[in-house]
Amino acid sequence: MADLNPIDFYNLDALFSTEEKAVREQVREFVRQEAAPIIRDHFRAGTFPQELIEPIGEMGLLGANLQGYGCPGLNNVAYGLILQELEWCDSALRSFSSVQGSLVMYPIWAFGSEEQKNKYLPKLAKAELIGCFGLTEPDFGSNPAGMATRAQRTANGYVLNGRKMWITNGTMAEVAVVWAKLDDNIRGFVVEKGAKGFSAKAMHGKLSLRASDTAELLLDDCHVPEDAILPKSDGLKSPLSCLTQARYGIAWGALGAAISCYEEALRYAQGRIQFGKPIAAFQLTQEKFAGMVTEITKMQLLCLQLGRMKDQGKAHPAQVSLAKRNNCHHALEIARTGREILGANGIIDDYVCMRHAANLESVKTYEGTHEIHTLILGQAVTGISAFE
Ligand code: TGC
Ligand code: FAD
Repeated sequence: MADLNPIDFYNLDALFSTEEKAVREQVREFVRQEAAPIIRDHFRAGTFPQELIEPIGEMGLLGANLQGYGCPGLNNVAYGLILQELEWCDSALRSFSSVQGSLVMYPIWAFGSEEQKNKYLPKLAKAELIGCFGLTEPDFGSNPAGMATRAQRTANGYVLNGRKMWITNGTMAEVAVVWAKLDDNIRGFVVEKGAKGFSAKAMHGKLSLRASDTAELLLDDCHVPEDAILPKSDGLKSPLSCLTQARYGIAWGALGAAISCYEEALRYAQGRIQFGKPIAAFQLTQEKFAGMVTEITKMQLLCLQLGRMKDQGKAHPAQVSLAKRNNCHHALEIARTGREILGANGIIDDYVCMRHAANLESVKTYEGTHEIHTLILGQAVTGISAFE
């Protein structure tokens, strides 16, 4: 019988198309050659690896599952594999791409006018423009329906007032998709850098996602023109539908981080000798690997089937929540277990497990916390909402 592949225990490669595998291999090579060697220093310095933005754009990794307007139009499985490979390196790279593709390009693609699509999407796809997405506020995180940011009509446009917190890509962004209440209805606005009354302030002191740009957005009598509103945005379901796109990508990304930790721990356990044998030979270590390979295989199966359903237009938001919740939870557990297997070396940033674990704390929290996805699933299963 042929040897089993510890990274693809159920031979899922047989279920990917040639094109999907080619996309994965291309991104894998880029990540290993260009991103992995520099990520530790960026994490230490608390800086986003800006040198990767141009190649990421050139390779067509942004909004890769969107059709038209200069977007690659890949299927959702290939798109997921891109995010898996990016987060294999660091959650900051996947976050950058998720925000650009799912939270900036998607709302413009889904709710924008033809003019807005033609103006922004080709440049966003090529990373000639960077975007961010402002939904969360200091007092409204899990419950965005309560947002305090307001838009008011003026003679020639709108004036926005409010504050958005924890905004990924915030200081780098040339365009921000900002959600605000207009006549009590949540609407999306494309706010360009330089708009009067708009500013972004970097947030410091993060122990997680240190290689990601996180900012506060200030809208202080911020004037935007009439054509800044996303005309088809209408209520909370508009930003929530963007979150569904991003949560799908996070499920794949968390899998990438988990694989990275598992690979590292396996290599280490096979080489590290204690009590005269590799630590991989001890039953307690093997139990850890049995758990890791089981969860990774389940994560892979979830992602693949979810991607196929999404390609058929049949992925329900609650099914996306299940994958986001499960994969973030288990990826974090795998990163922590990997760190344990590495012993003291596990706390040094020459190794990846602890950096991934620190990042995954954010990944488990953003785009709906573990508890919020628990309640979404609880509602889907029982038919009863437990939010209030
Ligand atoms: P609720 O009454 O349930 O829903 C309002 C309307 O929206 C519809 N809907 C959705 N549509 C599409 N996708 C979804 N996931 C949807 N969830 C709900 C729903 O059918 C309804 O439609 P209609 O036609 O009846 O109006 O709304 P609620 O106020 O009770 O809230 C529900 C709740 C708590 C699940 C929602 O507020 C939520 O998901 N909260 C979590 C907030 C969150 O995830 N924020 C993320 C901010 S962005 C971010 O974190 C970026 S990090 C990115 C990175 O760096 O990678
Ligand atoms: P809270 O909503 O205050 O929750 C605190 C705790 O209470 C959590 O454990 C939560 O699960 C629990 N809780 C809340 N309500 C309930 C309930 N009904 N039942 C049970 N438990 C509950 N936002 C953006 O808009 N754009 C971005 O680009 C973005 N990027 C981010 C990047 C990073 C690094 C981080 C950390 C966050 C980012 N966010 C972004 C914000 C993120 O979406 C929010 O942090 C998240 O939605 C949770 O909101 P909160 O932090 O205010 O927590």
